[in-house]
Amino acid sequence: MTDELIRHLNLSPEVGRIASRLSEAGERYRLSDADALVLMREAPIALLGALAVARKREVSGNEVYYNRNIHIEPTNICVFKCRFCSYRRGAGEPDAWYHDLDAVERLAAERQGEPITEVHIVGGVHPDHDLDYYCEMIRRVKKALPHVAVKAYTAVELHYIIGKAGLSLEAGLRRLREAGMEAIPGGGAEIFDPEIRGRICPEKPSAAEWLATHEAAHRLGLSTNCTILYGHIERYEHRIDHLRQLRELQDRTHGFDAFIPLKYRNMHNSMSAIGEVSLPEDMKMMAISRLYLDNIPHIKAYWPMLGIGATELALSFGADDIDGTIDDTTKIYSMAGAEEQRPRLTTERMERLVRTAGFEPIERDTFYRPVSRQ
Ligand code: V47
Ligand code: SF4
Repeated sequence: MTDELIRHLNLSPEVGRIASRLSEAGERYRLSDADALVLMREAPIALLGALAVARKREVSGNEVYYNRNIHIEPTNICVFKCRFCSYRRGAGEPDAWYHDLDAVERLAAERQGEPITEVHIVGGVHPDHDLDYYCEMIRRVKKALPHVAVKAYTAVELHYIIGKAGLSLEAGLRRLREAGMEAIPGGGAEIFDPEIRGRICPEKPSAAEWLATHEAAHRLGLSTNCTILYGHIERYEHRIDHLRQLRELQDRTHGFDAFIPLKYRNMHNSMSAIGEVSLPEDMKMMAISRLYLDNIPHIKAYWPMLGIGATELALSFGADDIDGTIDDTTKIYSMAGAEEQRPRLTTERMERLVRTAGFEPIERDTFYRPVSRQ
């Protein structure tokens, strides 16, 4: 960014200093927590977009990734009661669902012959199942769809089922990997600050337990993602503290592929009285994520949560991934009030969205390798 542009934006001296450091050629400037807080509080959104896209281009050039995937949500019955969750039910409650192993296998088998490359499995933490059950679920999905990568179970589910089996995290993850699990999604991180975490999801594994689960996965060479749930009762300081803990783990392991900022959606849950944050606030979060997490290659704008228009805009704020076709197979966000009530995007529509934003769409697999189709 030129000094002239920085002058036109009429920045405070502090924001001007940080913007100049970030846009200087040569050695990359790592944002401190204090810098990130100043940018969150004071930087004009146009500046954040320009800085974040410049950084995105350094990392992934003109490319923006999408994949062809489906979600399988085996159950919404959950032992936990996170206050922001619109999706969980107790066993026997209206709207509770449970697909047994045969049903999960059928859901996968229905997709035979389709060009999907990933099955994302995530659900409530069901009280009745053991590690063998989760391994068998993965084996059944792989039996039906041998060519897909199974990205399965959040750290919250993993921590619970491996703990119940009395195994170390590494030993439990090894068993799941032997069954065919190749990657771990980023859910369950929410917000790491213990006070805020205690108010929105008091029963969930702690930040240290979430991080330890991902660290163990990284030691085994499994690809994992990470998330934040923002826009509820947390302050900017809590968001930055969360990003810092992810950046520190990534410095040690380099195991995270992607970070996904998840906006709190407020319908039908016990925090519904809290409003949702604005679109500029979402874009600010996207840009700061790209700038602060200088060691995580991909920043994902998850369209079922953001909506399609905001996803296109997010590409001008540093995102380089829009996730997948999904094909109406997730309910987490539709039940929480997201615009996309039946999330489904064709690859043509995804490619158009990326091109409209000025980038080159690339179909990727779970590990960000380009997929070539003849
Ligand atoms: O951990 C639940 C979030 C997450 C609400 O790794 C809510 O590629 C907003 O992590 N408002 C699960 N968010 C989903 C998830 C995910 C999604 C897509 C891709 C990947 C990936 C991971 O959903 C939970 C929680 O943070 N969530 N309820 C809500 N009312
Ligand atoms: Fe259960 Fe996950 Fe909902 Fe929490 S967010 S209640 S762990 S399904």
